[in-house]
Amino acid sequence: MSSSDTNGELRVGMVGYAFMGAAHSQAWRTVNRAFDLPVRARMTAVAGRDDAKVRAAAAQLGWERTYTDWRELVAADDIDVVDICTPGDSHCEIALAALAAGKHVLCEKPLANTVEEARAMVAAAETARASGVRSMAGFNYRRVPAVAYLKQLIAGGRLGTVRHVRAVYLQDWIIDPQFPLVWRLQKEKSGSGALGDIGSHIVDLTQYVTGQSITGVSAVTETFIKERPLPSASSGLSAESSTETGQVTVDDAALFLARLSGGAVATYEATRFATGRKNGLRVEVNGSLGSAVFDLERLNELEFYDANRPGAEQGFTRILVTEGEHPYMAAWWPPGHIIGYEHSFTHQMRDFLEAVAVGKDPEPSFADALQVQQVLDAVEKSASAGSGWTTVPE
Ligand code: SOE
Repeated sequence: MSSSDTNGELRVGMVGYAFMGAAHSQAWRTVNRAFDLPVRARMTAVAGRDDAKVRAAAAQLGWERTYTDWRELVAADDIDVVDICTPGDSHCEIALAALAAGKHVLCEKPLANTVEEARAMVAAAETARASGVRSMAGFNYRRVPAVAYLKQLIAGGRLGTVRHVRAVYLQDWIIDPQFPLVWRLQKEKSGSGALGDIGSHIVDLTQYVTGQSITGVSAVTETFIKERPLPSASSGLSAESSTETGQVTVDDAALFLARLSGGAVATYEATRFATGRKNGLRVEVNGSLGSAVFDLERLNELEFYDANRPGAEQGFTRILVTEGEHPYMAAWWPPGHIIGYEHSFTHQMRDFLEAVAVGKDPEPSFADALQVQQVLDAVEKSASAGSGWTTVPE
């Protein structure tokens, strides 16, 4: 681990500074102001390939210094945590280097582009753990208070035996066939398309809230637009086109049926072609005693149906998840004063910092994220076999 006296600080070095880098920066800036934690995050350095751009990003996002080579950031003596916010093709290499250098690692989802890479990351994390080095994958939606509360309701038996899970993650940012071939549409950079980018979120979220893991799937995937203009410039989800074109090598949409380890059956749909849906993540869980619905577009709410209520009072109740007793909410505003997307990242950093400070393993672990990767892999295998049933390895 980095040798110098950290003075109650964990000095963070972030790699990448686009959309996810900005979201993580906002969370690192805020986390110690909102939460009382045993350790403070210091935004020590950020790395990106373009010197002028990374300097501008550091100034805007609040990082103390910059690198154009992430290897130097990882090697720096005064970095304790490496936060990986790059496209998936570099996750494995950066994580392995950071763990070997004794740095704690937070890595954006999906963990890697392939199961093999994810396995290598799990092995490296296990080795580093023996010397107190921690690692975590960034499935931020677990940290939305309504999602964490849904998990509590299910764990507390309020829904009874879970029978059905119905999960969709719907976006539409590439419906225009002229939208450029950004890295998220290139298999060698992103591993897969809607499946890994947003499907991974609903896989993790549903497994997290139900406490059940996906054991097998039957899937279809589709790439509606097979050729697109190459980008002349791009950042986050926006881009400009050049005159040349290239092949889209990932799925635009992935749909699958699944069985869960506790006996539930589930449906999943992840698409970037749901016209009008910008970031529509919705999960419904039906159990023997009740049901619940979470919708990211109304993230301060949870719909809850309690089958034990008298007949005359049946119906879904809208719970406003803004009370101090709801997960994470005591740190924010008085009841009814809502929070947003960025808070899920602040909560993620809160949980990560606390775990590192007290010497616990933060969750989701790299092993948890490997299991998600295995589900994604099974979906791809099932889809290419013509929707055949495909078992997810344990
Ligand atoms: C783009 O599809 C994206 O930004 C994902 O990469 C994020 O993980 C998701 O939270 C929102 O959509």
